[in-house]
Amino acid sequence: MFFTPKGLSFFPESASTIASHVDALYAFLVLTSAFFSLLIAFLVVFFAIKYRKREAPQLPPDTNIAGHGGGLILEIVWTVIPLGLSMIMFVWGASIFFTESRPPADSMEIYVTGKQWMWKIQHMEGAREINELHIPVNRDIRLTMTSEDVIHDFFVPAFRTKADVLPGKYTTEWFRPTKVGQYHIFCAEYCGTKHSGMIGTVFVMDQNDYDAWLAAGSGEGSMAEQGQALFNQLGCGNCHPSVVNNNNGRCPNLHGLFGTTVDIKDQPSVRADESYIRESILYPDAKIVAGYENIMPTFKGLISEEGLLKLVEYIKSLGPTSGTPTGAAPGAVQTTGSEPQTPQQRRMSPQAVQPPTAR
Ligand code: HEC
Ligand SMILES: [Cu+2]
Repeated sequence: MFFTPKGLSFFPESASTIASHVDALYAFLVLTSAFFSLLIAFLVVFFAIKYRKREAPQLPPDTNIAGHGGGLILEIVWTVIPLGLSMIMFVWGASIFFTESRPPADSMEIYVTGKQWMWKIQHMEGAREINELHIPVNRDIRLTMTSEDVIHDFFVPAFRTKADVLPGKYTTEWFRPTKVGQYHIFCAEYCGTKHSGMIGTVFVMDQNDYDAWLAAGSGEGSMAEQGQALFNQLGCGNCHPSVVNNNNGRCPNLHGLFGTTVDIKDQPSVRADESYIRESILYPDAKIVAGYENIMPTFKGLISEEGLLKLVEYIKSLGPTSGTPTGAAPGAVQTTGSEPQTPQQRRMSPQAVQPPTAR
């Protein structure tokens, strides 16, 4: 959009659906600021000359030092115009913000773990990479991100999007790449001595190339499969019933949990999202599911962040609407029945959940 001489570029390439919207808003901000800066600079000089100090005989005959004719209209004008302009900026900016913060329901999911000083990336199909992110073009991509140590920030300038990556929490970021190519990843939050080296590359590929890349990638099975192995290895299955339709009364059945609303003892109910599952594993005391005893041990220190993501992915894959591990997206998880059900009933209902073997 901006004219630039060859070789000199003020803007990174724009390679996502949101990029042109961000650039247009930015241009509007810059042009508005430039216009008013010039206007004010001009008026400063103009009025300095016009109202310079003069002797009484030189004053124009109609000068009325006490009065202020036309002041009201002038004040209304210079209040309403900036108000209008700033409301345009606010509404425009907010709409882009909302678009950027709401991943489309059928986005492809990828997990990112930030660490001093590298990006570790896990694909649901099992492939893993460091400081590289391979994705197909023209697909909505949703990153679920966390940090092993300090605050980082995952920034892809060509996609005009970034989000903080926080320890102890999951944050998300989404984009839809529009052009095959390679783009920079930066950490955009100062995170220690080698912060500037915490960089990487996004490879946006044709779907076919991406499929080939994925197929070459993993020998360890999908994330959900690895999560299931971890689930068994850590003994989660000794307590939590592994059969869809089973309720042993002591521990909640995790099938169909993801995306539902969970009643919590002595606290407001919560939505079972990634963060809730993570917290349930690390800090089981924080929120006790209504109707159950506080007997789950903490697994803090026993599971890495990447392991936690695999467990989350496994529990998500047990979701009611998802036949495959890739299906479950937040917000998309709804039971089809018309009557409102409690989470417990929902999880017990055989129609609402798929047997684990159907994946
Ligand atoms: C000693 C038995 C026991 C073990 C082992 C255990 N849990 Fe739990 N878990 C419970 C009980 C009881 C609850 C419900 C009370 C609570 O919220 O703490 C629960 C709650 C949960 C919840 C929240 C469920 C809901 O309906 O909202 C999740 C998620 C969970 N556990 C995952 C795991 C995972 C993953 C593991 C293995 C790393 C595990 N649990 C190991 C007993 C256990
Ligand atoms: Cu960093």
